[in-house]
Amino acid sequence: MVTFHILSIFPEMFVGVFQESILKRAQEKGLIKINLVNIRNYATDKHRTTDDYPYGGGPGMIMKVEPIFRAFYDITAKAKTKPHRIFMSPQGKTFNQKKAIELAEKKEIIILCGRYEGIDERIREELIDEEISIGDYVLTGGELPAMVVVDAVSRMIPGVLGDESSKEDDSFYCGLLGYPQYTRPREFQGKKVPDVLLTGNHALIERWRRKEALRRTLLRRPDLLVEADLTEEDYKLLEEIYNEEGIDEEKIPFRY
Ligand code: 4HQ
Repeated sequence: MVTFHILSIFPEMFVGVFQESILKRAQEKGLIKINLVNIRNYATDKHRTTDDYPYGGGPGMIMKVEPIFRAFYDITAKAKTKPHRIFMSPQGKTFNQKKAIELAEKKEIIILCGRYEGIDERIREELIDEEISIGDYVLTGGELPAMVVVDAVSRMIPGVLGDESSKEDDSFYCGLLGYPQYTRPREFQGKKVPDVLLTGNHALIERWRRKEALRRTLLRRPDLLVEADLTEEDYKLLEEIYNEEGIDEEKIPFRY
């Protein structure tokens, strides 16, 4: 069970996203809890201000420190364990599957979503354990990134995915991209499903899938092969792929 406390000035943005499909089911089963916290509720002035002008001048607005401090204090006081505190920001380390698996072990996670030009630096210094980015592009707020993190973390919690869907076959699970998949019909507009998948020979099918996962990764994301844990059999499969694709092994610019 992981509890996500999400701090935002637009908590309504999350409602639809978390009310469908697997995340909805995960909440019903008590495997995750999502606590949407409106930062504005912790502003005390009569206009319930959450932003202000930057000291030193310049464009845009900055999220004020006091409402966010009060919100964190309130959540932390009610929490059974010390929450892990994340700020969504392009200045953070890029999110990946390893981080999703790591966060799925936490009991409580606070995710702070920023808006405007940024946050008062004292929020970073005093309240944040780690900054996470979802990629090198600029968004209008941390809400979409927070949804991405909650989704990826939740599906790594045991019981969230059905027994049928296996995490082992995910892209990135073993550091490789996924293999090609097919369903009925056997032939569509002259394009046939590979014969091997119809043989019922599971050893042969497993070998084919592993090889095609290696091929995809080599052709599309060769950088991933450097980190993937490959077996002797994998190197043999890669050998076959080099020959089939006409790749000169000597010219491969990395070691794995
Ligand atoms: N932000 N990954 C929030 C991002 C971002 C990202 C820009 C964060 C705007 C206010 N967050 N500020 N990329 O683009 O996490």
